[in-house]
Amino acid sequence: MKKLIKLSISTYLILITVSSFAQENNSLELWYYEPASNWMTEALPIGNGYVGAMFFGGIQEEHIQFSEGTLWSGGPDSNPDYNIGIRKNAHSFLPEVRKLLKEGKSDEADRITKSEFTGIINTGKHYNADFGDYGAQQTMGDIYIKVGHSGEVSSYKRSLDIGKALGKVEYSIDDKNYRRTFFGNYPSNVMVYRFESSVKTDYEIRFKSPHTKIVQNFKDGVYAFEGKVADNGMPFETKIALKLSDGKITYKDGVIYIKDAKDVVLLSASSTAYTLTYPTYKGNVYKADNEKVLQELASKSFDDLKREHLRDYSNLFNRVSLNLGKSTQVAVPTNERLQAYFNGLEDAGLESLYFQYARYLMISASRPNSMSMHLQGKWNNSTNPPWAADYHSNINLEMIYWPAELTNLSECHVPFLDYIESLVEPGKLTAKEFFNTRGWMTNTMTNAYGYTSPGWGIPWGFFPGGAAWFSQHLWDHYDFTQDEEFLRKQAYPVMKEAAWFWIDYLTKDENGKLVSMPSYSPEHGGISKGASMDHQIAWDILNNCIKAAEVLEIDDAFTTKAIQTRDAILPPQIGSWGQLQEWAEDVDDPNNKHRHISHLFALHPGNQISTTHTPKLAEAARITLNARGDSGTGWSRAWKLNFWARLNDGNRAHKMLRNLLKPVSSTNVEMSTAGGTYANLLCAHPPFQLDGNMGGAAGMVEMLLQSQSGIIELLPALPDAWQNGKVKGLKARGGFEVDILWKDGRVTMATIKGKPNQSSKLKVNNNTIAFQLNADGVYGFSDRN
Ligand code: FUC
Repeated sequence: MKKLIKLSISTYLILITVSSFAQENNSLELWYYEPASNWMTEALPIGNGYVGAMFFGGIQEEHIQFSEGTLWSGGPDSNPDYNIGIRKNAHSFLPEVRKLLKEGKSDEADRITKSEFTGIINTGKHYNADFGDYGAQQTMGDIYIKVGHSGEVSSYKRSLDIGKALGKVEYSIDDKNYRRTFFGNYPSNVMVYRFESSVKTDYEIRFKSPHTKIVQNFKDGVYAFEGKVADNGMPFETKIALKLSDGKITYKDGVIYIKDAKDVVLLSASSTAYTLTYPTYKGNVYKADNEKVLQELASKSFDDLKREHLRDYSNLFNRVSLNLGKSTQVAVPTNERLQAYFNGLEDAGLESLYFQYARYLMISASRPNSMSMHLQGKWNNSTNPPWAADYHSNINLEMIYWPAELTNLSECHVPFLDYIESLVEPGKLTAKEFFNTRGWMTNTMTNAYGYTSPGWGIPWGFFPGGAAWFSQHLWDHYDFTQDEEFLRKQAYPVMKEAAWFWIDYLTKDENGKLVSMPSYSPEHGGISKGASMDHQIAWDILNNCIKAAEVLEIDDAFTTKAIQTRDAILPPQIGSWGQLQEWAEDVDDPNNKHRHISHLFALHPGNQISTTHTPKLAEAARITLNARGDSGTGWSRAWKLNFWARLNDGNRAHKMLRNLLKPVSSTNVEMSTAGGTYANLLCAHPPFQLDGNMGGAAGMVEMLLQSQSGIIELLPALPDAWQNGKVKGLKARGGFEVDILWKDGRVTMATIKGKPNQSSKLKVNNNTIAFQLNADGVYGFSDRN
């Protein structure tokens, strides 16, 4: 009894202290002295979940480019023969390929695989993008707003406040002041752009779209553009409603003229005919959607919309705060700040800004009922973007969603989880035709139309692990939220079908171990009798299915088979130079620096390898990582950050964070070592890919909190640079929410919240202790030494 009282008093104190530090935040602003001149590297991203927009902040003319996640070229309406890439009966060649591999005739096996197992796309000039009927995510268009003023500009500032999700442009001309405020409002599904001035000002507004125009008009203060994507005819509509407190509007030939206005608000609503349903992927009543949005907006003022937005945004964003130490650099524009940091200046504030930016980007681009984020989140200014701005399964899309659960944004995970579910039906056909297995699969590249076949080139396109890796996210969503209904209804059925594929695809090697054959390690090396990543992913999905079945109290033929299969898979192998083998064959080159380190999946995001349970394998992973080096494309650097955190090497992880924040300006596709960060803090592969931003933030969490072992570990990879700090609101598996306060590298206080009386284990300051939450669902730790 005595102890309990003591605990609850200290819990109370901890709650007060930990929550008061939560409020103090380093500045959460990106800002610049100049307008953006480049979309990819300088323009600033805003979004309302559905729409991603970039603003430039030009003085004479504002430019706002935007894209809606469902607008895609390609698919069934671009080609009547489109069939999710399927090559009928490809599996009839499988026995021969396997036989050749067993006989050591890998060149011949490779040749047949390359000719018989490639997916099919149809390309040609009439398609919008290089990827033909596979399609590509599409920009919707650009709004240009000319401002009628002249003179010398002073006090210019272009900024993005990620604490409030507000973009701003401010400047003066003589004694006249101008201010623009931009934001995406999710509850009302609208983008809001306001132009204010201290004197009456004229504007000229025009919308430009690269797509075919169906109708363009202006009625009752609302501009409408109905268009369609040329190759598949996918219709869409974008409307811009104008709200003026003063001034006069006229319209002529696609241009809106505003005269003498001090306050102009543009409300932009967009929708397409796309639906996420196989096989037609269409039928959304896009015009009715917009009509409804605009009707509801009629009674709302700018202030109402801003209030609604702030309430919605802060509900998600404010769940987590991070303070890694003071920053002296808040008064330096972000581009210069990034450069100074790269030159060696310590700037913990920039690091926490980068972390929160990932959360900002996720809240802005991924909300329930919106399309899943793609390689560029929701920001795409092209009809032919790099890699189609699609859904890559061999690292990119998973990485893009890594921070969702860790940083307390479970709701933002939902669009991806729904997308995964939508792939099951087409993915089953693909598994049957290519490999004659049960279950579903998807390969390296996946689009908005169920393309689940191998890519149209091998080796890069051959990656049967996509479905199982995607499905890890379904299990994680349950594991972090403890939403059993989600597990039963949505997650488990999809996970189980992903597991069936592997149960059927794996074959026995000469020692009776199950291997993936034929296989290719993602985008690296030749044909193999067992790519390690496949084995680790198969292990992961089977293991997660087994855990899920325990939760759901299912014990049937499938679970028995899952256990047998998991335990017979060839485990990770250590090779001749102490490395973790990328393939069943011990052929790794110690001088190889390839960006994909797929065979470390078991270390992260898997949990088959750990420093505590499998120290020898962890050491082999360390040897491999050292050999691969600390450079790479943007996402490759971010993944290495996560790996080092899992190896409990905080300083090396921190070095990778610094490497990820290397200033980059190149926008060309570069595949080796050119990765880093643009002036707008978006990740440079190059070109821009959102994965590095998200992987970087996830890795920062892995440095502060890990829970994949079933134990909540506080500060598992703390670098020297972060000896004092505070974090509030991170999530741990088991549905826990964790606050940590630390000093001189030791946890001084921590609070864990969850379900009343829930218990688990905590690793803190080198001790592992069992704990139980009290009746209010709270446990407080304080370091008494
Ligand atoms: C994979 C990677 C590339 C790039 C592309 C989008 O193919 O190997 O580096 O990130 O995805």
